[in-house]
Amino acid sequence: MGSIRVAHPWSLALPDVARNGEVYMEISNRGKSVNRLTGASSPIAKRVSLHGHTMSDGVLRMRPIEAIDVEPSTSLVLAPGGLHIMLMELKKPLIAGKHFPLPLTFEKAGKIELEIVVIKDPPSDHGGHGSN
Ligand SMILES: [Cu+2]
Repeated sequence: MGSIRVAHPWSLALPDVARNGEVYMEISNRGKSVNRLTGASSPIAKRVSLHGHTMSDGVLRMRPIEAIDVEPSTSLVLAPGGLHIMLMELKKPLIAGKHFPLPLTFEKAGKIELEIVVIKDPPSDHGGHGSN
């Protein structure tokens, strides 16, 4: 406990007909050893899986992965086109301004409660120099 921090968790608002959604965030490991994100769950989706991407025949495809390793003293960014958490078979639409719980399970840190904010547009960068 205590060595994992999650910052800026977000999900993109989608049309009502969307079946699946994606969640992104930044995970920091302040511990001295690798910590693995092994899963997540949410009341908003029937299943939640961890996804990565692979390039095959010049096409970027996502694929389920077993776990996401967070190396010690590093931050890992889950972002569009890269690692993400997939919400499969949404039970409720992702509406901008709403939020939903998504507890994460880490191999060593255990369960981390997390609330995901649904936003209309993806954040432009993670630079931290606030606009407006
Ligand atoms: Cu995916």
